[in-house]
Amino acid sequence: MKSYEVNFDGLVGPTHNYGGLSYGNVASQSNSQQSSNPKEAALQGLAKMKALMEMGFQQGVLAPQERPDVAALRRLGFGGTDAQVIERAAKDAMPLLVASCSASSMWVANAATVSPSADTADGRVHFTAANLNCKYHRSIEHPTTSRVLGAMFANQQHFAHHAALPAVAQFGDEGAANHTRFCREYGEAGVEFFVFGRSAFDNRYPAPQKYPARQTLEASQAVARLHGLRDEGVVYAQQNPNVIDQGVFHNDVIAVGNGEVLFYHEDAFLETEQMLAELEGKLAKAGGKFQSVCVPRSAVTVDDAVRSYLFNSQLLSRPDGSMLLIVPQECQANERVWTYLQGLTSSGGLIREVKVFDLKQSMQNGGGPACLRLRVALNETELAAVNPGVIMTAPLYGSLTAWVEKHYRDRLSETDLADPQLLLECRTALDELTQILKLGAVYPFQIN
Ligand code: SUG
Repeated sequence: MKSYEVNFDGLVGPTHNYGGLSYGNVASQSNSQQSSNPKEAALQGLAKMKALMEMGFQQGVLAPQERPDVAALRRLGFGGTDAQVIERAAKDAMPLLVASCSASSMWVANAATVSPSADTADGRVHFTAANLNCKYHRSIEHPTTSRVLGAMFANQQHFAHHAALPAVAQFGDEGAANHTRFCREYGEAGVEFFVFGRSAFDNRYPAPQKYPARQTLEASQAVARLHGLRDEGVVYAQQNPNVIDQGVFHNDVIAVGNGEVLFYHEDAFLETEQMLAELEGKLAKAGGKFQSVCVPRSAVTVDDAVRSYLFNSQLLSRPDGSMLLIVPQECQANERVWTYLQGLTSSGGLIREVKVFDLKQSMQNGGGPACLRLRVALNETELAAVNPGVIMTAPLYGSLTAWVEKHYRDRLSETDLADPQLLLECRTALDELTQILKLGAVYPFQIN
């Protein structure tokens, strides 16, 4: 049976803004307070989805969330009508209003960890929504994420959904941003690679000194247990704490894997040799031949990686077995990175082509091409069981573009977030979106 990697891209929500909310994420910190352009952000994301679809890749779309999150503000003690909740938060606690307005759910690599059916004990595709509990603005995503994923992958014969892990730092879970899967074919059993930043219960693992390590070993292990993964199908590795301290807040900022290939920076991991040997051995048992492409620090520094998002690229398999990298335009702007990429694609290796995308609106908050997509490996039967409303087609691209043009503002600054009209605009837009994507009622304002 045929199998595919389907990329579900997060549609940027109408409140996309630069809130400076993510300590440890250099772009989020340095662009704080700039005004944003939500319309442009959404159109940039849609253009990437369309381009991949036109290149012949399976492409889907994941809906944004209801923002401002009035219910979250109510839980923090702001009362009255919805408009009053927003006014009171703006007056007394602007940072909380900003957090409740974040469109951060666009970075769907953090929405969940997904294990394909070939890896799991019950032969279903498993999803665990990420608790994202390191940052308040992201910790409020998972209930809606679970409802949206449930509406997209509703067939219980093929899809199993797990609630987010306990919402404490010891089980900090950032979803697929710290998870990669290696396999020979997407439909065959593979090796799931979980990268953690620290251990919550075992102090033998070093931790970063400056910035938080968002993913814990214990969270990764819990996800592997929930998904029913076999020990032979799992490898755990620790992210180098020094690179977290240089702004590598997720492993997908310094490594990306696909098929049998891991593309990574020399400084990405601790105990790299041991990790590579384990990946090679376990993938060999699954019938695959592990290959790694290490980018030396002499060619590209960690700082280059953080600024250019070279590793936050999408590594895609083409029908002839070669691979393609989808990179943000910031890679072209960095001389060392661009020189490296020219050398890589002309060296006769597996990665033959680089395609550049303008994702500046998302990049300015630390979200590159790989952050914007959640990969779900599916066989033909499973793909047929996905809600067809969320699979990208030329007509759907047309409808979504028209929807963005109709509802989105082209400028948003912090003061605009306090405008109760913005809430109404967002709800009107999202109500229409659930009809376009055939999701049913998934948002708090549609349910309560
Ligand atoms: O969690 N930025 C996101 C970026 C997530 C990138 N995802 C992956 N690497 N997979 C984060 O730090 C910034 C929001 C703001 O500051 O307005 C933010 O949430």
